[in-house]
Amino acid sequence: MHAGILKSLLAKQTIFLLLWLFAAGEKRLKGFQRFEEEDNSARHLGGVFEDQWFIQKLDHFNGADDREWKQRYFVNEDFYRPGGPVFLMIGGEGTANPAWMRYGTWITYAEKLGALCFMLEHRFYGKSHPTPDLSKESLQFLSSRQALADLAHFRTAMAEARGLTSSKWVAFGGSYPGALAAWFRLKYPHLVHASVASSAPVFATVDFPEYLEVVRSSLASEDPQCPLLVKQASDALVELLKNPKTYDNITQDFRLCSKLQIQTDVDLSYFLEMLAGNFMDVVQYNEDNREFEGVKDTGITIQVLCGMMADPSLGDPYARYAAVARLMLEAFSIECLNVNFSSFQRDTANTSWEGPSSMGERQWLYQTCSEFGFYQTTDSPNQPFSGFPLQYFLTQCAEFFNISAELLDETVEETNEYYSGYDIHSTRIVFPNGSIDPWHALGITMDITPNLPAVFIKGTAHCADMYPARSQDLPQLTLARERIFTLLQQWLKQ
Ligand SMILES: *[C@@H]1O[C@H](CO)[C@@H](O)[C@H](O)[C@H]1NC(C)=O
Ligand SMILES: *[C@@H]1O[C@H](CO)[C@@H](O)[C@H](O)[C@H]1NC(C)=O
Ligand SMILES: *[C@@H]1O[C@H](CO)[C@@H](O)[C@H](O)[C@H]1NC(C)=O
Ligand SMILES: *[C@@H]1O[C@H](CO)[C@@H](O)[C@H](O)[C@H]1NC(C)=O
Ligand SMILES: CC(=O)N[C@H]1CO[C@H](CO)[C@@H](O)[C@@H]1O
Repeated sequence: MHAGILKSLLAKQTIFLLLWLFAAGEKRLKGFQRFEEEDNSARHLGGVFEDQWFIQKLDHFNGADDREWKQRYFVNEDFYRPGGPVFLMIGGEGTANPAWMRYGTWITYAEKLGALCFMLEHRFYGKSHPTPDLSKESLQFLSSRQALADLAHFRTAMAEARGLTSSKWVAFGGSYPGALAAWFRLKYPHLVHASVASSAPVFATVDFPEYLEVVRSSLASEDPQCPLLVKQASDALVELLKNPKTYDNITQDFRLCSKLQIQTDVDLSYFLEMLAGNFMDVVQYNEDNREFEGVKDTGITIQVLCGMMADPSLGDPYARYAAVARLMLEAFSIECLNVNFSSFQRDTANTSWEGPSSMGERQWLYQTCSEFGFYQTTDSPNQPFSGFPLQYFLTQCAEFFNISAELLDETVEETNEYYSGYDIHSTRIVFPNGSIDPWHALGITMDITPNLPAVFIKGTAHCADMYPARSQDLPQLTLARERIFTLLQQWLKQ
């Protein structure tokens, strides 16, 4: 669910990202080792949670298909007290990160409540490979429904194997897995006692222009001029792009890897989306405490971007926009920006597990084309960017998966029919959301019932409640974590 630099990293700068993740992973490992030296009570050799494997059915909805595969999970028994609950962290559209087995708000809840902690990687991501490749035939087994059935079977079999059938299971997840956490409780209420569905987009929609509307208001909450300046810059860029004579300058200004070539509408949209993505990513993750995940804290916040957009010493708004793009490259140690749509096409079409798709981008694109939409388009007038309309995304579904706009409309409607969209009838699900986070536009931000409460956090971004607490957290974020804990305490007594 990433828009810009991360997407560009995934698709076009794979090598850089791999190097960077490798370095981050190495750093994390070293961090753990240091921790081991200092704290002899740590029970995990090397501080690394080993891969565990669970035998899972390929197709839960076809009793005649007996094919199986191995799904990865992690377990942490350190906090478990007999009779305590079982926590299940739901993996999402990327590699499951074992750092979560030691850090995060759910771990502090687990310590207090004596919970046993599992995390199950989502099928088709990370090391959980149900099929030999990622062809369209294989991807028919990639869906949220299959993922929920994986969770259900994991829950049932693991409870039997470990004598946890009478324990109360609580599901956790953030973002898409947040929606899965809510739907797990909704669809399998006999298996899950309660769910914490952080920043969960529970409503599927093909066109999601509200995303950029929230980006606009989040920038405006820092400085009312900020989105206006971004709009001036973006409009100026679009004007320049009409004249190929300016392409040498644009190539230099945005530090592109090779001279800009715009042959089709898609080329143009791709370029503009990537630049807008700088703002989308910074807003979505503004001040989230993600360092433990191996995500580099660049220190680039909404305040930094809006500060640059208002800084006349950087030139006109267009020049400031270019300066932001260069800053993002530097922050992630990327030499140049690859805005070549053809290389994105080539990478996304690769059906090998080891290729560029190892980061999960092809798989998530498939899920958006076949279940959710969620396209963060410029189709609203109440936002500062332009140039990536719905058609641009529909073209990709057609090109990569032969999924037409009509089919996508139908399938997204079916998704809401199946999961009930905003109209959730259940109990014991809490929906934390952040006001800065563009995804709250598809989330539950007002209590449905006292038993389906929203925790709307003013001033925080995506999944902020899930990250480890730190001293500079906003007081309302601290209160939100306490509120969720109180709810869990109450619900576990029921
Ligand atoms: C490119 O930038 C230079 C320096 O700012 C400027 O003098 C020139 O007019 C620009 N070229 C075009 C085609 O816009
Ligand atoms: C874009 O990428 C394609 C495929 O890798 C390559 O053939 C082409 O030369 C590239 N175009 C530019 C302008 O770099
Ligand atoms: C897919 O990626 C793999 C690994 O990078 C590569 O060996 C293979 O040639 C690629 N396949 C295609 C069709 O480009
Ligand atoms: C694409 O889908 C259409 C409609 O389902 C089908 O008729 C066509 O054969 C498909 N094309 C390819 C290349 O799979
Ligand atoms: C914008 C919005 O939806 N705000 C609501 C968030 O949820 C709280 C309840 O937790 C409501 O009081 C707000 O009105």
